[in-house]
Amino acid sequence: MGGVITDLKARTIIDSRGNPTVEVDCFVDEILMGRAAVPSGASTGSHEAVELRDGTKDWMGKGVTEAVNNVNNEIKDLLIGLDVSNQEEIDASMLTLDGTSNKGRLGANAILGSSMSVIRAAANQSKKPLWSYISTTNERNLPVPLMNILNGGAHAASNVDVQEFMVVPHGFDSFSDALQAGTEIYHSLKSVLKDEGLLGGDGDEGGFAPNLPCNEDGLRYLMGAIEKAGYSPGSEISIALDVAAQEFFDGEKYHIDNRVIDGKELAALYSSWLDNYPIVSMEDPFGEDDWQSWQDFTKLESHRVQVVGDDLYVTNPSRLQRGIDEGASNAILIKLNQIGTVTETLQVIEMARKANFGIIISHRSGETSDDIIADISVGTNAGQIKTGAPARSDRAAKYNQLLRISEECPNYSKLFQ
Ligand code: 2PG
Ligand code: MG
Repeated sequence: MGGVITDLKARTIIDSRGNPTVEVDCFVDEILMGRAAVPSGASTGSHEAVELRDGTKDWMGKGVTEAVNNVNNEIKDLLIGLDVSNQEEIDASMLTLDGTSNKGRLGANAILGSSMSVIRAAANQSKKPLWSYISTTNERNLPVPLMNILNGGAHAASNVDVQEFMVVPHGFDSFSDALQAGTEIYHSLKSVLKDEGLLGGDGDEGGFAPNLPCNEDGLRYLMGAIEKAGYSPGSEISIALDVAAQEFFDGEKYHIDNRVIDGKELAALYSSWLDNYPIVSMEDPFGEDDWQSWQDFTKLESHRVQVVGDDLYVTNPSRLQRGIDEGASNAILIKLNQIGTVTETLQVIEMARKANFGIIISHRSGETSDDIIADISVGTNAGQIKTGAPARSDRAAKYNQLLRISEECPNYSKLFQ
């Protein structure tokens, strides 16, 4: 059941880091039917679609006035009169209007905000929850959450190089039990760090951000927190890392733990971690264009760990195709704003699925209360979601939406079991 778009209205709002971002309202038959807000990264891959920022003195250069104006003028003029249910056509027409290969003219933030507001409006118009509206399969499982409880890298002011230490509560029968376990571990990590005088500030994704003697200590603290909360490492709870290695890669060498090492030495460090800790997933272990290291590591270790490309693929079909052809990884992180439309995001998910890749639907470090990734993770049956610590409203919004969805979709993904 369609309906005609009668208005599109964008504004500047602030995100979880206090930076401006774009929010878009989509009106169908004069009624507000869909609202969407655009997230923003800190450790962004250089191949991502362009997030348009004003660069003026306002908002320390981060203003999005131009992107907001692009929605309120050019994009609105384009979409008014179109049937809201024609998502693919609407997204394609915005790409044509933009006319660049990286969405640099109108801004990926302007285009994505519009695209997300349209799909929300279409779902509401059809009287279906979003997860069900976008679903192309009857198989629906609640995703295993990768919960980032210890933050480092570009998301924290600490000395820890690895960006994200995550707990993965896979050994449970329901999403709510898994979320509870991950949340209890978050609290036990807090008390362990507090006892040791290490409870500094929080990181951008709501996890703790202690200074540590070395990166491996992050793994030790996670193990301690899992055990202290009364859960079994490996069978119930495993560990995932987002190394975000591009952030400490100088183009030739990696600067980690106060050492300067090459891709092979870094791979050997990871292998030793895999030997000693129940790590099931490792994201961005190498730089975004260090394809050879990716290939070698995937060949060596993908039998025992999920190797995830984030900055490597930036949710881009051509980069993913190269990764599939060259065996650069066996999983992909999906971020809507890296590619910039809902349609292209869903296409990349399908492409990854056909290649038998693991699929993780992801937030950004700068978030809002928009919880679309929860619905997308269930609707596409991705199996995994990454959305930060179980704390702070910007992250909790996604977990809470998954709890609501689980009332209708009780099955929990069997991944990692
Ligand atoms: C990542 C993300 C989200 P950012 O690297 O995976 O955790 O961080 O949004 O800063 O790119
Ligand atoms: Mg990442």
